[in-house]
Formats: sequence, C-alpha cells, structure tokens
Amino acid sequence: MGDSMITPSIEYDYLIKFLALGDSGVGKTTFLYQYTDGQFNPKFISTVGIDFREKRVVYRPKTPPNAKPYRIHLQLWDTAGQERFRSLTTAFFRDAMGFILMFDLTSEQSFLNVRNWLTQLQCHAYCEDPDVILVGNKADREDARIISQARAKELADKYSLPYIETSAFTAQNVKESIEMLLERVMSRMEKTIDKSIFPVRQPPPAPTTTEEAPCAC
Ligand SMILES: Nc1nc2c(ncn2[C@@H]2O[C@H](COP(=O)(O)OP(=O)(O)OP(=O)(O)O)[C@@H](O)[C@H]2O)c(=O)[nH]1
Ligand SMILES: [Mg+2]
Repeated sequence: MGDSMITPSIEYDYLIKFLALGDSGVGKTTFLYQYTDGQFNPKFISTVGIDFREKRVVYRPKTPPNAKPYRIHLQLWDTAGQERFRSLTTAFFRDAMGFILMFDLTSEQSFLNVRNWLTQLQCHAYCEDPDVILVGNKADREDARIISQARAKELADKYSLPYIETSAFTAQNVKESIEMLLERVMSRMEKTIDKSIFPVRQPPPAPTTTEEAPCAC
C-alpha cells in the first residue's frame, strides 16, 4: 500500500469514508492532520461540530498475489468530542464505512468512555458491527501514561477490536492504523461485492408498550 498526492482529478476506484470519534482532546484532529499532511500541530483547537480531510492511497489486495491495485479516495471525517455536538456528529456515523475510536493513553476518563462511544456506534452506524479500530493515542508521552497496553488490549479483546498505539507527535503507527482499517473495510467490501450493495442497517422494529426501544442512545 502506498500514498499518492491528492489531485483534483476524480479518477479513483473507490471512495471510502472513515470517521474518527472519541473524547475531546484525545488527538483526533492532530492524528488526521499528521496522516494527511505529515505534520504535528501542538495547538489544541477543539473541533466545532464536524470537519474532514482527504487523501489518495493505493490499496493492493493480499490475494490473489497479482491482484489489481485499487485507487482509493479516502475521506476522513473528524468529529468533535464535546458532548454539545453529539446529535450533529452521530448523524454522520451512518455514512462512514470504518471508524477510528480513539482514547488518550494519558487520560483514564477518555479510556472509560470508549464503552459509551461503542454504544453510540451500535446505535448510529450503518450496521451493528461496523469495522472499528481502537486507537490509544499520545504514545510518545510515556512518562504520563496511565493506560497500560495490557489493559487497553483486554478491552479491545472484549469487544473484538484490533488495538494499536499511536502518536500524532512522532507519527508512530499513524499510517499503519489507517492501513489496518482500510484492510478490514476492503475485505468486507470484497466479501459483499457479490451482493452488489454494502450491508445496510435494517430499520428497527417499532417499539411496543412492553418492549424497550432497541436503540436507547
Ligand atoms: N504529545 C502529544 N500530543 C498530542 C498528540 N495528539 C494530540 N496531541 C495534542 O493534544 C491536544 C488535543 O488534540 P486535538 O487533536 O485537538 O484533539 P481532538 O480529539 O480533535 O479534540 P476535539 O476536537 O475537541 O474532539 C492538542 O494540543 C494536540 O497537539 C500526541 O500523539 N502526542
Ligand atoms: Mg478535533
């Protein structure tokens, strides 16, 4: 897999939409900026609502060995972690094909909130088990680390999520994590391509007086 420069051309095989979510301050914007522009921004300018960045990549399927590479146009949606934007940001979950669920390795609260974010995803994503990667960011701040790798891995295993530690400061695993998610999304697409549509979330059954509504977020 390799990168290519963004061009105004619309020549690509697939438009893939990813969305980053997690508490405010965990580093979503800085991570995406490092991925698209190769730079670290030390300033904290909390995202207002929603934003997006774009990048072109080439995806080479692992099998068969001489498979045709695909030109991918990646759209990376960056959501605000602040609670006051929640109804706006969750409205964008439905259009995303893969999710970067991020917490800050130096923040206990951001780690505890991962469960809540997963509930939001179950409610608002295009299906109940979308492709999600769990990202522990700010790995460069080893002295301030609160969440051990073992603890994060345990949570990831509990929810069957791949786990990766990143640093938007040093760029450690930034590209690798996006590639990891792309690999999963493309494999899912290849599996569902025969059905000619991406799996669509079924409308929930109408709640009855004796049953709770299926989505309580
Ligand atoms: N040392 C270090 N600082 C980071 C890293 N990632 C982000 N930061 C800093 O953390 C602060 C918050 O980063 P943002 O990317 O703005 O956080 P966010 O998750 O987008 O926050 P919201 O937009 O409010 O949801 C900024 O000052 C960043 O420079 C990292 O990997 N290492
Ligand atoms: Mg932000």
